Amino acid sequence: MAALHQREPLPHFSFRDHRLWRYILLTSILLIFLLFTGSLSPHDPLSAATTTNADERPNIKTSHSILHSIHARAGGGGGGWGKRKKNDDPVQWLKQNSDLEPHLPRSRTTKRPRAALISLVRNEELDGILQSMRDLELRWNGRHRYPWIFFNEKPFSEEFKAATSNATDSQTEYHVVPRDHWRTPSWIDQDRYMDALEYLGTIGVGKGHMLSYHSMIRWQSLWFYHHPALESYNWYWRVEPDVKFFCDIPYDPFGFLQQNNLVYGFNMAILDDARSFTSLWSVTRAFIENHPQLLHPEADLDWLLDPDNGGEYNNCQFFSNFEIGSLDFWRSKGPSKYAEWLDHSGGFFYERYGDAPVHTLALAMFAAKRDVWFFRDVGYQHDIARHCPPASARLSLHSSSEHDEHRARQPGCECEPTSLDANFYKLVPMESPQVKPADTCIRLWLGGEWLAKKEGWKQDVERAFGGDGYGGYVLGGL
Ligand SMILES: Nc1nc2c(ncn2[C@@H]2O[C@H](COP(=O)(O)OP(=O)(O)O)[C@@H](O)[C@H]2O)c(=O)[nH]1
Ligand SMILES: [Mg+2]
Repeated sequence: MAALHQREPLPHFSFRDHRLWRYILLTSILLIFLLFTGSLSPHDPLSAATTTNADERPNIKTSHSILHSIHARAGGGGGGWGKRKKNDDPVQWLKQNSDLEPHLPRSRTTKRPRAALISLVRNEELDGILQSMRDLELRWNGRHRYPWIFFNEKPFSEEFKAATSNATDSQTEYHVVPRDHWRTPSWIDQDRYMDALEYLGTIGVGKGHMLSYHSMIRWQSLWFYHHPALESYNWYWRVEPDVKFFCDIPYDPFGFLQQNNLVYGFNMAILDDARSFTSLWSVTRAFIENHPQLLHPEADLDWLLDPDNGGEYNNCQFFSNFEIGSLDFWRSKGPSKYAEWLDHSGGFFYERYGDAPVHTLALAMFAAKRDVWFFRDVGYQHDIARHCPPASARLSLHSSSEHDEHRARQPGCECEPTSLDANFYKLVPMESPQVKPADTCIRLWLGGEWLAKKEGWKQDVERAFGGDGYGGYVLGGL
């Protein structure tokens, strides 16, 4: 003891001195914080913009930059579902075809896409669908007058018909879903189905306990495109009650998809609650094994399969309550055979195979990635999921003279921009134990530079400090 006592009066820091530990701790926290926020990274996007050659610089400021990079990633060339010519450029199309002038059909024979706004909706949801119609008519359809086609498993009330037809200058149609498309198919074991409803309700899978919800997802996955009312149409835009459209849309998305040979457009790619479709991937894998010849030559499932989770489906989905797409695509052999296969597995009933993951997997199997378009410029909200384009993704109108410049109204947007990664796991409840992929769904879909991380950034370190683990991207996307 005496010897120890003699060694103790040492300079300022001894190993027992808690001031030393405090100093080490604070320094480490500061270092980790700097690494974690990217402040030490030489690849910080802002510093890169001042030091790199203009051609190599991430194009984060230019108007349409997000749209451009999507297109660059998707590539040109033929071989897609629609055969795009090498020099076709959808972004160029948008620039050349954007205005806020009326594009009303001059006659029934006017050459424009055979397209309709479609909505499966209940009589009780009248106020909600009127809200959606008001927004879409104001922001877009008032200038284009595409018809509205409503579907319901029950006849629409006179009140519903009167109010919705008053809400638009376009033609409206009201159709009943055929009974066979709505009722539970004969091969479903009713007891097992009832047990499943109870189970899904108990674990809190959204709306999984509702009989009608299961008929609805099956219809949206398998039947809507076979409805006779859509037989003469090639394109649809799905609209749900109570959704919001925040921005003027200065072009015709139907014409855009058709003329650029695209098959589908979305504006949110986000995670779904994996507990609602536990067998979806194994049933899908079995379909692929049994029908390899039906897959598109450039089918690309990579962005949907998680290498860190045994190559399982990562539960990313195009949030399909907003979708604009080709009816011919869904009616083609691959997608319709796949939907029938899923139907016979019973997953629309014993589980809750949503039309969103089903459509997403189908697009990855039966279309090339470049056939799908990210409508980053469309401001939209469904429940808690909200998508609002940043200035860099909003379209502006170009005019040839200064005079026009003053006259032309620029498209407006009434929302606060949301980041690219907003909404990513909003649908996943806290109690869901599912493994989240290492990158956000939209970035997995975009790929390339959108996945690049700041140097030194580590996901687990970010999480250890209370972050969600998705804050390390070089390109912010705002
Ligand atoms: N006619 C009819 N429409 C339904 C029924 N259930 C859902 N829908 C419609 O199907 C769409 C999706 O339903 P919703 O409840 O919004 O599901 P969520 O978006 O997954 O929460 C909406 O357009 C609903 O109006 C139903 O039983 N009958
Ligand atoms: Mg909804």
